Amino acid sequence: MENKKFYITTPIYYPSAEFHIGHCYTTIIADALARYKRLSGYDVFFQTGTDEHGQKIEKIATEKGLTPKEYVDPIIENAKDLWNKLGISYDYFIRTTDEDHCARVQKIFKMMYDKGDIYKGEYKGLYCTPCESFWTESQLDENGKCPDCHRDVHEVSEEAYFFKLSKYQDKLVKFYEDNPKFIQPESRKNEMLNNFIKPGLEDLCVSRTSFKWGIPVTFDEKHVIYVWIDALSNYITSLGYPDNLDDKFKKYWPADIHLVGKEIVRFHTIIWPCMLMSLGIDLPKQVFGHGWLIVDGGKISKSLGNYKDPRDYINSYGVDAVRYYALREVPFGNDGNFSEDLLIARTNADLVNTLGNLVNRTLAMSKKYFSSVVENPKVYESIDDNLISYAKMLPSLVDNKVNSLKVNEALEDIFELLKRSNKYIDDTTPWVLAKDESKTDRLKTVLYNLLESIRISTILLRAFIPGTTERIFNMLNTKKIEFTDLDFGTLEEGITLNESEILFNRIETK
Ligand code: ME8
Repeated sequence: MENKKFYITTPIYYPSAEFHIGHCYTTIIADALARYKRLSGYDVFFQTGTDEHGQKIEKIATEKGLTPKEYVDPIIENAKDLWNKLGISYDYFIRTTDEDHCARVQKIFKMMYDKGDIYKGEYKGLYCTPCESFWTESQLDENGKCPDCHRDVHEVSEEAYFFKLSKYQDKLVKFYEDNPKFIQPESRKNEMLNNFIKPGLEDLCVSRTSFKWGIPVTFDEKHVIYVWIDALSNYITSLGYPDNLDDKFKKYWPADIHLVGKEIVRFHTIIWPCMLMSLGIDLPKQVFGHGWLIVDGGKISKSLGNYKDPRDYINSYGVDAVRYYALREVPFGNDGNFSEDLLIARTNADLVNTLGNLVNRTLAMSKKYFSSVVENPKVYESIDDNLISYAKMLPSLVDNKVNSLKVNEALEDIFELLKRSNKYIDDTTPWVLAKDESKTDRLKTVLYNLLESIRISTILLRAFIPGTTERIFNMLNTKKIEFTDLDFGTLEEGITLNESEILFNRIETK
């Protein structure tokens, strides 16, 4: 039987500047998946955090006359506040400056060294400081610049430790073959194989002597551990590895999903698996590389400064409008546009017109015709079939979509039920039924069917827009709010609905 645990991670973000909507995008998706799995009965461990070492942060801090720690601390406080405002339900927030993380990374480094997988050599390479990435000549862009950010790279030569990636090349290819779902979406796997693995894996430089802001190599103190070994290890040091293997590590490792942006799939599907093979522990089940949020055709970037504080959007439109937008707008895996206009259009079309309207119309009719008391005399007509059969099918539809990380499609499916419900009101014309006393039971049934569609959609929306769903449940005054209550017809008869309140206000545009 499948172990009912679920370990999901976001990347640990660089606190080199304040977080932007791109970081929110990954984190909101991870949160939605974590919540969904919790609601499905899994024991979930959801981790996020910050990646604090490296030359870039050292440089920015020095320029500001601060120590790196003094520089990052307020940014991290701010990030936690942002996650709090976005309703991010992380179980653990790791900082790579945490003492236990540092000590564990040192042990990991030593274990790999003792095994002969890390050796001392001479590093000559092309380095991109903003990206903290080394590149070979052949990887540079057509102008001889960094293939990620297209800025200058410079040549570096120094004594350094190397990790024998090359030793694991064949094992890695075999692992990909044996685990076809390891890299998602599929296209990213081919990119890894063709661009990086087939040309031959080069050993990886894993220490630096040219800067100080990092975890020292215990047996050679002038070296600090180069960021990717430090950063990737976060996924296991937080679980106690290698100090304590019997508790969280045993329970949650291997990770079920590392959710990452497409630009760091390479690190998660090449370096990370090879490190784990060197340590002799299981590999994660899946790395999902999602696309970017794009502004005016370009990447949102701290360095370019083309973004607002995400809290501005939350303050203007509400947290669930932001969450919904992030989850709904971008076809998962692809790039998607981010703009305030699109956010507004999405909110008005789906949350105001479809969801808010349906809830308010239904509750208003129930109040007007039956003093908000819920009854189901089961006077069905064939027009009900289209609504009820879809509502019955919806939970498994959504489950399949969420489990294949097609969150935007899952939301589309849920909103299809809400749209059908709005249409059902227009087709059954409750205001006409209300005029005919012999149709009272039919009218009660129509309203019951609508309330059930609302309740079922709301249960399924819990992971995505949790605050709103809580408000709807309060209005419905129902206790049937769990995934185990998804059967159509579960809503308690005899309950009295609460006063309806406006869920979302229409956002006026110029
Ligand atoms: O890469 N659209 O940190 P980072 C979508 N510390 N997602 C975006 C985005 C955008 N425009 N911009 C950023 C690092 N992201 C390393 C990771 S993990 C062991 C170490 C998200 O601060 C996306 O998830 O540059 C991307 O992978 C991540 O932020 C990069 O964050």
